[in-house]
Formats: sequence, C-alpha cells, structure tokens
Amino acid sequence: MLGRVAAGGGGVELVEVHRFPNRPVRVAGTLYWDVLALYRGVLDGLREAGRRAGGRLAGVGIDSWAVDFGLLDASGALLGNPVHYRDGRTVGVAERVGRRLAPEEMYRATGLRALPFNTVYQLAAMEGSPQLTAARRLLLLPDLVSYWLTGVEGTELTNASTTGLVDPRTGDWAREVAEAVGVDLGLFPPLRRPGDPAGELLPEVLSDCGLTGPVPVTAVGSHDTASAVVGVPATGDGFAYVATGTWSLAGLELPGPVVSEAGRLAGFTNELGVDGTVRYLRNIMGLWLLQECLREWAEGGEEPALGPLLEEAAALPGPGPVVDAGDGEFLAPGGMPARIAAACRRSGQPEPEGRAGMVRCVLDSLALAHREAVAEAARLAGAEVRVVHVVGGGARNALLCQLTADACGLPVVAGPKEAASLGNVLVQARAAGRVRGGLSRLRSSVAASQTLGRFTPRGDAAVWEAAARRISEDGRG
Ligand code: LFR
Repeated sequence: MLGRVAAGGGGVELVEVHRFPNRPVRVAGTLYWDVLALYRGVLDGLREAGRRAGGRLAGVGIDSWAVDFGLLDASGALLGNPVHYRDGRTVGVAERVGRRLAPEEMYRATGLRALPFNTVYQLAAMEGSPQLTAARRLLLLPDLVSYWLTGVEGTELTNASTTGLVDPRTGDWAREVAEAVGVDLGLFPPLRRPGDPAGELLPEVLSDCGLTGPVPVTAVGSHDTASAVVGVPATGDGFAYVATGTWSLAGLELPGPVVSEAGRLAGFTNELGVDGTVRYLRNIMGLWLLQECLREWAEGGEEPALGPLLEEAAALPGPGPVVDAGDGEFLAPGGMPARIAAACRRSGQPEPEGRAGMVRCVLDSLALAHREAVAEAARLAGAEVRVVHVVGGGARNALLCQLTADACGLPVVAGPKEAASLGNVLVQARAAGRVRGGLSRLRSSVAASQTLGRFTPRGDAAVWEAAARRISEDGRG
C-alpha cells in the first residue's frame, strides 16, 4: 500500500500498488508460511511503490498477523520456515503448560486469553527441538521482515503482547511467566514501541527496489489488529469495533487492561494497542469460515462467485441455524461445510440448506458472535457502547454489516476496508511530524477521507437472543 498524508493530517489516501497471494504450504505434516515468497512480495511492492512515487519514499511501516515468528542462529540466518499458527503442533500444549503455571495465574500476569497458538505455547511445543536449541534470536513476523529490510533487530510491543509473555500493565516482559514455562526471554531483541525508529532500508534493498535513500523504517502497530483499530474512524467515545478479515476481533479500546477471572472465563483478551491503549476483545473465527467453505466448493481450482451466493443468502429468513463462531473447533483448515453442519446437528438445529444456506449460517453466526462479544466486553469493562465500527475486509460485506447491526441492536459504521494500512501509515506520518495529536486526531483524518457505510438495526433483538440460546449449552471455548 502506498499512503499519502496531507501536511497537517487533513487527509490520508491509500493506493494498492501490489497484491500477492499468501499460500501456506504443508510439508511432511507441518503447515508452514512461505516466508520467502512473502518477502519477495514485500520487495516487489516496495519497488512498485517507489516507481509510482518517483523513487522516493518518506518511510516504511510493517504490520502482519500476530503470534508467529522465525528463529535465527548466531549468524542471523533463518533456522526454518515459520510454522503457521493453525498447525496442529500446539494441540494440548496449553493444558501441559497449565500444569507448570495455572491458567488463572498466567492470565493474571498477562491478561491474554489462552489461545492455543499464542507464541508461548508454540515455544513450549518446540521445547528440546534442535531448532529451538540452536536459536539465538526470535523475531515475530513483522520484526523479521523489518530485520531483513534494515539489518536492525527489535521486538515491536503491540505484537509482543500477543506472545503470552508480556505484562499489559507495565508494557514489559512478564519475567515470572517466562521462567515458569521455560522460555528464554534473551531470544527476543529489545522492545520498541509504535512510532519508534526501526532502522533504514539497507543499500541492497534500495538498489533492488530502485529507491533513493535514506528510507527510514518506523515501528508501527505491527500487529495488524493494533493498526486496524488506529484506523477506526470513530468521532467520539462509546464505540466498539469489529476488525473483520480472516478473523473477527470484536471488543473495546480501553485506557488500561481489565484482568478479571470473569473476563478470563468469558474468553476476553487484553492486547496492547498504539499509544498505551488496550484492546479488550474476543477472537471470533471470522470470514475464515466462509473462505474455507468457498475453498471446499471449488471446482477445477475455481471457487464459486461470492456475489450471487450473498444475494441468495440475504433473501433467506434469519437468523437460521447458528454455530458458536468463537469455537476453536473451527481453527484448523479443511472440510468446513461438513464441520459446520455437524455443529448445527449437535446443538439440535437443522443443517443449513444448500450453499446459500451455509453462507447465511456463517454470517448469522458471526453477527451473533459480534453481538455477544460487544455486549459482554461492555459489561465486563463497565463501558457504554453507542455505535459499532466494522473495519477490515468484512466491511465490504453489506449482509454481514447489516446482520451485525441487527444482532447488536446498534448502528454500524462500516469501513474502511484497509483500516490496518491506514493506521500503519498514520502512525508513520505522526512519527515524521506530518500529523500531530493523539488517536482521536488520527481517526478524524480517516473519518474525513474515507467513504463509510451506515447500517441501522432492523427487527427484533429477541430473535438473536433465541439464536444465542440455541448454542449456549455447547459452552464457549
Ligand atoms: C488477525 C490476527 C489476530 C490474531 C490472529 C493470529 O489477522 O492478527 O489479531 O489473533 O491474526 O495472529
């Protein structure tokens, strides 16, 4: 993404200059990220951005999904392909780690929900492996890309807060947790915060990409969700957000963590945001459920068109059968329509009918999960919510936005789709002195320059309460 920020921060513009596929690869039973293909995509993108900007870029910021990492040896060489957080290596690991440090204590120290793929569990799954034994450095994915581009190592804090090794109150490592679970914190380079300098593009990168130096790299909210929440175009407080893409991350921005046993049991996490904020949210499976259905329905490598399916789904009465879209049983890839149908049967509901019925079931289930997350976050944090902002790829899905408004019984503001890139660019622009002020200032530039959709709740919220009851005896994982 090439961003342009008007001096004074009046407007922010984004142009997509390059898009590349992110295709994980299964090798000998392990699901890996193809990290060099991703890095090549980054270089191609920088080259194209430079071409359109006359060879000069004022800065670069990097964000990606969280928790995953590369391990380096003493010479700085990557020791293996980073493993995908959806890989099965962490199955049962949280329970094993829980015998060393009780889950209640771990939550009290980190405020982080025990999702199976948290970095701390991935490291525990690797305990004693030759790779971990040889490792001298651990770089989270955006930090790894940053290291390759600049030669400078660092651990960006918002992403570090998803490792399960950070105390959200201090913004520093939770040393007693690391010690109890046997993680060597010396693997992590020093922490840096969004806005901190993170080096300059290396000469070889400049020449490979046809750029004129120096090009500074700035730490941003390198966790995509941290950047996406910066890009929420809220014009006041009292807002909840749903960052929807492969995941739906639904919750509140708070001035500090809420670490309570009730929150732990309800599956809420405290992730660190830009400017010392906390995202109090729940991970919901998100459009992954739909992506996996489409992948399953592909014929000759061709997925069915989503547009007509959404139209048909919108015409169905709803909410129909629903599943718990927060349930970890949907984490792994493969066989999604059958798994969703089985979950409907288990809770005594009919199976969704046909492909449109399945699409509707996924969207009803997501809307329901958004409703529950927003309402429970507000209750647990003692906050009031007057509007829900849907940002990320799902903001383009009008049916999802409308159902979310209906289920929440609140107005939904939809967009921008590229909230994470906007948040990334604005934090860079502020570090460079082009924009001044806090998050509300950055958000007003987004609100002023992006086209947003608005959805008013329809119908009776009681139908959503009834839908919630249909799956509540399943329990929340
Ligand atoms: C969204 C996201 C979520 C995180 C998940 C795994 O892209 O970053 O916030 O829980 O991916 O890293």
